[in-house]
Amino acid sequence: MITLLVNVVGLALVCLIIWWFWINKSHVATIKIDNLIEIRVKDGVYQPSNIEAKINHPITLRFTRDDASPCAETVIFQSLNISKQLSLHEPVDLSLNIKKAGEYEFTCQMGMYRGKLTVK
Ligand SMILES: [Cu+2]
Repeated sequence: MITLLVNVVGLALVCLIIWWFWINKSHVATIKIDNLIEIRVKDGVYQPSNIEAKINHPITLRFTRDDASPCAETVIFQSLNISKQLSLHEPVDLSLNIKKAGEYEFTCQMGMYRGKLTVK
């Protein structure tokens, strides 16, 4: 009986964690940008992490890294073949003009920090 209870509680916890980290995150507000957006890199997240921009439109993502962990040092847009070094507490601009609609993920080297640029 105790075993069953432990299993049920454990399963509920696993579901909660999955919901919190994966499903819940997809509901993070999307910020629409016209030209410039400041993105803070801190405490394991990009903030904001859900960004929407227009197709064929020049935009600048200004990353400021306030996280000393070496993992936060590089931001990578894998599908665009872009990687950018972020020095501590110094804004780094990344200018883009994306010609193809889609979702472009950006991450740190190990994929722990995650963000998404949606182009439509
Ligand atoms: Cu990382």
